[in-house]
Parts: sequence; structure tokens; C-alpha cells
Amino acid sequence: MTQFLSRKSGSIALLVIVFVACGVPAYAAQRTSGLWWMPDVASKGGEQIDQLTYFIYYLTGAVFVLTQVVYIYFLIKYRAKRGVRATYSHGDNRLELVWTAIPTAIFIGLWGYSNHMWWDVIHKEPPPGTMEVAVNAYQFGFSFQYPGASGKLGRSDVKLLSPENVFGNDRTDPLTKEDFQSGVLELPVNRGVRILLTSRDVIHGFYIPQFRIYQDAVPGRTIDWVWFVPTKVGSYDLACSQLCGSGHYNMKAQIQVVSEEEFDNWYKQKLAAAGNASAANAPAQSK
Ligand SMILES: [Cu+2]
Repeated sequence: MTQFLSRKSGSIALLVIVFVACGVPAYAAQRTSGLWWMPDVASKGGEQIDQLTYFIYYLTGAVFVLTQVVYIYFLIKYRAKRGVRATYSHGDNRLELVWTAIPTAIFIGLWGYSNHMWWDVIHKEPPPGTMEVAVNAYQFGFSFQYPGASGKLGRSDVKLLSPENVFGNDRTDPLTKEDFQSGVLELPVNRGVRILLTSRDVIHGFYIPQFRIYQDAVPGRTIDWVWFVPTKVGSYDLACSQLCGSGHYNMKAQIQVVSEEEFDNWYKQKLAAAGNASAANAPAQSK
């Protein structure tokens, strides 16, 4: 029996060591700071989401500690003793009522709090001057489409989506001609950005931990209610958070949050390059 137990605990210990040895470096590879906690917030409203997370974390932590203390205390106090017969309880309706009512009230309170916050952060109208960017997820990457000089993305419909037209642009809308694509999500700091999220194949996750943003991309749908305001200049990873196939582990894109000025330069360059490309293509197409 003891031999069996020691062998079992030996293999559990081995499993834990393998998990820690493989898991921790894999986790650390993506992050350079705050390895054991959430990454720094880099978007407006992110603090509110963190407050809710902390609140739930400390509340459930306190309940966990409290119940474990009571549990261990009772284990010791009522342990087997020579000459003492065990007594047991058939339950107590009043106590049952109390410990059902308290968690129910807490859950309803949490629902109210989180719902209120969610409306405040996500479901509010985006600020004026918010830019629209189309985001298309595929196995295994993301591509982005920016509006042209008019500042408005051309019409698109997810039904028009095809390998040649991954954003489902409606070519009858002249605005689609000035849209341009990018492999990097370049964003100006402190300006709102609303994304039009589509998927070419399967469900993917649009996930930016520093922005506290997460939204699934679902094939056959355009998800247009997600917007955010980046507040810190820097480079971030947009990572897919839905297991979407063999290349999922490497499905990501770069997000560059830059100053307004730097963004304008980038935007003008991209716009000019796109204009030149379409001008170069025009004669060939007319033949
Ligand atoms: Cu994916």
C-alpha cells in the first residue's frame, strides 16, 4: 500500500515538474514584464475591466480562505477520539436558506455590476473621430483594411467574401477603390478605432490582452460593435485565442500604436502606394 502510494505521488510530482518546466518558459516567452499578473492596461476603459476582475478575484479568494479555515478547524475539532461516538446532523433549513441566499445575492450583485460596466465600456457610442478598420481573420493570420482619403470604408458584405475578395468589398461602391490593406494594425494613440471583424474560414479570436479586448470572429458574420481607444504608444501582439487549427499557436499580427503625427505619415505613405498600384494596374485592366 505505502509502496503504491509513494509511486503514485512520485508520478504526480514528475508531472508537476514537467508542467512547470515546459509551461513556464512557454508562457514567459510572450511577456517581458509582469509575468505572474495581468499585462499593463493600454486602453481607455481597461482599468474598469481590471477593477471588476480584482473585485471578483479578491471576493472569491476571501470566500475560499474562509471556507478552508472552517473546514480544517472542523476536521481537527471533530476528529476521531477514543471513547467518543460520532454525532451527525440531518441539516438545518434555516442555515440552508442563509447559505443559499447570500451567494445568490452576491451573484445578482456581480451581474448588475459587470453589466453596468460592460455598457459603460463597450456598448457606449464610440467617441467622435473614431476610425474604422476592417479586420479579416484566417487560418493562420490577420489582415487589415483601412479607409481611403474619404475616411470611410467602402461598402462590404460578408456574402461577397471570397479568396479574391477577402474583405467582401462591394466593388460597385467607388469608395472601395480607395481602401488599402495592411499586414500590421497601425493605430494612432488616443483615437478611437472601431473594427469590422470577419473570418474567412473558421472561428478565430480577436484578442489583445493589454487592451482588455476579446471578440470572436465568426464566419458568415460581420461583427461591428467592438471599439477601443489605445492609450499607450507601443507594440502589441494581436493573438488568436480560439483553437482554430494546426497553425493556431502561431496565429498573430503586430499592433503598432504610434503618435498621431507618425500615424498620419504612415497613412499617407500607404495611401500613395495604394494609389500608385491602382494607377499602374489601370491601363492593363482597360485593354
Ligand atoms: Cu485563429
